[in-house]
Amino acid sequence: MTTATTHGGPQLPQERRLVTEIPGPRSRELFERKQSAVPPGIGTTLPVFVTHAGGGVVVDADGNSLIDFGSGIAVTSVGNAAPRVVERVQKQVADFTHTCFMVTPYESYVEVCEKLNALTPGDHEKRTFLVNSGAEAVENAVKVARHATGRQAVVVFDHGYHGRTLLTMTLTAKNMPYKQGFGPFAPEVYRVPLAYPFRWPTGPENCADEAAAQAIDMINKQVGAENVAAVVIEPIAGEGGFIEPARGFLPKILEFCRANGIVFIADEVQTGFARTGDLFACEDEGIVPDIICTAKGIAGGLPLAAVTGRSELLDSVHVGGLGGTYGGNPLACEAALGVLETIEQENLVERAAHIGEVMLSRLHELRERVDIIGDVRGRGAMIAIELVVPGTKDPLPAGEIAAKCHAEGLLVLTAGTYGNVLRFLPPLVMPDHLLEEGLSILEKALSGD
Ligand code: PLZ
Repeated sequence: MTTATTHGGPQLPQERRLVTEIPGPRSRELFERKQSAVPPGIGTTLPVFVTHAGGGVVVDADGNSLIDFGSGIAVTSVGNAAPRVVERVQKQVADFTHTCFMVTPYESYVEVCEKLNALTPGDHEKRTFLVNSGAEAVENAVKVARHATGRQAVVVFDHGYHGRTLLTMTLTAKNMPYKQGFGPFAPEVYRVPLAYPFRWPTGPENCADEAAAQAIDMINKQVGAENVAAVVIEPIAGEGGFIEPARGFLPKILEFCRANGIVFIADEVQTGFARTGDLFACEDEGIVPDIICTAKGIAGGLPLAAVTGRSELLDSVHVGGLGGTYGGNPLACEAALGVLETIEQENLVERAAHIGEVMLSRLHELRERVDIIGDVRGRGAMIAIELVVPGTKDPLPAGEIAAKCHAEGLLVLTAGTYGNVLRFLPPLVMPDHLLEEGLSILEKALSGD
């Protein structure tokens, strides 16, 4: 079926459809223009130019319809052009587009903050403020923690990713491509081990205890707990390769923070908003962060991010000490309200858990047969496989398998400190038949047939 659809959203035919090679002639032409107009620093995972997207597909300028296992890096969890988002944003864009919340406020910003205060882990008194990107949220969380504690040091973890601004790039672990040549970096940032079960030298069963002990020892010996303003951690390391810290690690780090007056900041930029089969990934081990940073899935693709935390921390900052021109733009706030309604009304937390069950059962079974799959892991609709040279744990770069999937019309992303992780982040509204078809393409690419 070739449909000349003029809108995105779930009404787009939910099918994989290849009408040209990938990328097709029109996309190749546009890519040439991109090469002349945009610097190469802005990379491209798959050079098809998009005209529509919705449900579980992305449609390109040549009329190809691709199965989307990426959601624009965990952003369009409710689907692209989700109806409740579209409706609210269309109304808002006609009413007013911007006043700057710090100049003359509007209700939707407050409503988003109220909802985040209620929905994020912990029933303590909370405050929220809104910014534009994940990096900006993390950077602001550190500002608040420093201000509230009067301390300067920030502790982060191996394999962590927190953004591309000077501070968040410094917080990020991986040199290439994020840091190379961009120094000098921000001071007072210290990195400690993460409990990475697949690669823990003494095995996964010792990982949580040993990694926590090493991390805490390093903080005590090299920094001094009394100098640490904040620990910043992703409950599942995203860009680092969907590493779920061994169970028990997060609670131990949290306990250490509580005992030493250190602000525990959870970076849920990639894991938040139903992605992992919980509304927030911290819920899995009952972690109640002091501050939680959210972005990506919060507003269905409109730029929005949030810092939510204990009122005594956030209220410690003087009047006018936080803000920004666009933070909590009214279009983005309306989109966020549409996203939260969609998550609730379409039971997307349960839907994410279901996607996880489908994916994990097929991928675990595949691992028995395919010797380059070293590890299968993740929760909900945040699943990954780590590729290795058969019989070893040596990393096998994931780019070739990803390219095979792309050629067959399945959009997958790579990740990992060693670039050897294929990660899957389908929109939570993806219909089962597309999920299964996508997995079949992946199986074929991995089996080498
Ligand atoms: N914290 C946990 O995953 C963004 C990066 C894409 P921004 N991850 C996608 C790229 O290569 O730039 C991310 C994240 C976590 C913070 C961020 C940063 O969020 O909205 O990209 O600033």
